[in-house]
Amino acid sequence: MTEQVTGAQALIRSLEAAGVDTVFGIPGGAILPAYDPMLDSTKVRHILVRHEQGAGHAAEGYAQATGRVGVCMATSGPGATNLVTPIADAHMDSVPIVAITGQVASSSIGTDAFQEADICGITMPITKHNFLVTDPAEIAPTIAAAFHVASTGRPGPVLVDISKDALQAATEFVWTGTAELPGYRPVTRPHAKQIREAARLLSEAKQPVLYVGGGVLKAHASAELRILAELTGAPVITTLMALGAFPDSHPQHLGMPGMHGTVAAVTALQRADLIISLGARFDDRVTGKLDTFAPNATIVHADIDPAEISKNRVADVPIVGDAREVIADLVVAVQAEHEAGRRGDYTAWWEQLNDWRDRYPLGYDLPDDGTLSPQLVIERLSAISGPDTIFASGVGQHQMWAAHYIDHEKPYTWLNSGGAGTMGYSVPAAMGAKVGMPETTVWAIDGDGCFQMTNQELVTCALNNIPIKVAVINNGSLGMVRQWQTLFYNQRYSNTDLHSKHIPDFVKLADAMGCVGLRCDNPDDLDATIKQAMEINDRPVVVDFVVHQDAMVWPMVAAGTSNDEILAARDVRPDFGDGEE
Ligand SMILES: Cc1ncc(C[n+]2csc(CCOP(=O)(O)OP(=O)(O)O)c2C)c(N)n1
Repeated sequence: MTEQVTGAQALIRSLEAAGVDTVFGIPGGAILPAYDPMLDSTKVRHILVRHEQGAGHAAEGYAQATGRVGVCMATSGPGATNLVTPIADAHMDSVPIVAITGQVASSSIGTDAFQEADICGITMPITKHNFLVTDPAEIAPTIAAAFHVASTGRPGPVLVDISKDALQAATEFVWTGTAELPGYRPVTRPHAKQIREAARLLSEAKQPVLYVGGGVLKAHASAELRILAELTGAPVITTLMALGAFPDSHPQHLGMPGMHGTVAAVTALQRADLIISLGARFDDRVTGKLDTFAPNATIVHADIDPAEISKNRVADVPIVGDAREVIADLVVAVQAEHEAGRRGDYTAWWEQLNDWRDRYPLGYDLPDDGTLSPQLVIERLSAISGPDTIFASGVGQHQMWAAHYIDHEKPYTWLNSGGAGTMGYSVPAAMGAKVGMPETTVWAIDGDGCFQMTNQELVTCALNNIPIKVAVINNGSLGMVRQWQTLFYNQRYSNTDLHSKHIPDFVKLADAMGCVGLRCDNPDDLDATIKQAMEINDRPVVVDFVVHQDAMVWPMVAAGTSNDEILAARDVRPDFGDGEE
């Protein structure tokens, strides 16, 4: 089908043809031609955000909650550069988004024209791929390619920068829906020999661990993972990016590894003789001091991105492939091992693991002055709002408490900024998630610091009928940084006091933005306040939970140290029974 259109019309038709139902963005001079036909589209809903960073994180939240590609749009220059943080965030966490930016007219590119920025140059290292389009005939095929690249293989952000003259010029609209990309053929089928080797190692291992990363969620492999886990009987740990991929309540789940992981998960990796890494990347927050990480483990590393394999830790058995296919093939190979009479015996390992779990469970002390405990707030939010609720977290202590004290039972209900640790992610990400999953309760769990970075998107939510709920865990400070100052800088609190228990007044701020504002500072009112917030569904609601300032995140492995140095709580080095404590 061909049709005479402008480049701008071709862009909107292409988005429609790619199945896009929502675009988050802000117009401006260079992208303005695209906003005209946007008005006529009955398929694409444009949500006018208040800051382009919000558009980018909303596209991420939409993508992480739905599994579909999220889309954001901005004008040239500062509009485009405001997208840089969410694009970098999406790159770190492998989130499929397409960012569309207007560029100055092609004849002006390179002249320092008004609102010119080389956004392709700027985002080169933080996109999976980017395109500069100056020919209107290239708009439709480029959009098709962008969605293909963003959503296949290891997902990630793709930027399409379109010059204003290309948007204005006449062209023929041709949509083939396919992308001709020589050289881009992600390998999804794992190598059978490597899979057999991994299965053999599982039979021989005495102390194996299934180390599960966000790639398992990206590959929609949670069901397969559960089959593999139950077939092998091996313990499972899920990284911050993988929470929900395996139910927290499952008896084989040891929790989260890493700097603030559980003692059992961190120590299981340290003492493992076999680590099967599935869609994880041996991130420094997981490994701690790399050369002391899991010293006795044979490493099977499965990832769709060959560049991840042996990047940080050399893999003994590298497997390139889609996590779902890898796990499904592993199930068959392990079954064959069992049928041949070879089956790993992990009884002694489980005795050890259960002992660590029993002696060092996650836990916290309630403040002795009767003030509200942040951990308790999060625990109650999870219990009252239920396992289908989507939680989008900010970055800081509240993020780690949310990782610990929300019951993560289902995939795609936990959204956060893992790799980049971007403060300001949660409110716009929650907005995007709610747009993609309108029937689902969506809570943003935010710190008072993070909230002050992007809360203006609550105006967007109020005006566009996007009734998210926001829990501000208000400890009056940049809590995570303050925790490090407490532990490593002699309690010299340089520039971490936000005074946000006084200014701003979050209840009034919520009200001013068209939301309902509530406050809770007393444990006795906690459940009633959460229930009140749960009943408000016609507007966004913000709850200012005023919590104790000195609560800390435990366990902790101090940055740069070995995971063997994990502290279960302040000054509590676990007794591993090896005489090292
Ligand atoms: C954009 C950005 N700036 C700075 C940081 C460094 N940082 C990490 S956590 C944190 C404090 C977050 O404070 P708050 O939102 O109040 O959360 P809390 O730790 O108190 O729960 C800061 C400043 C960051 N991660 N992101």
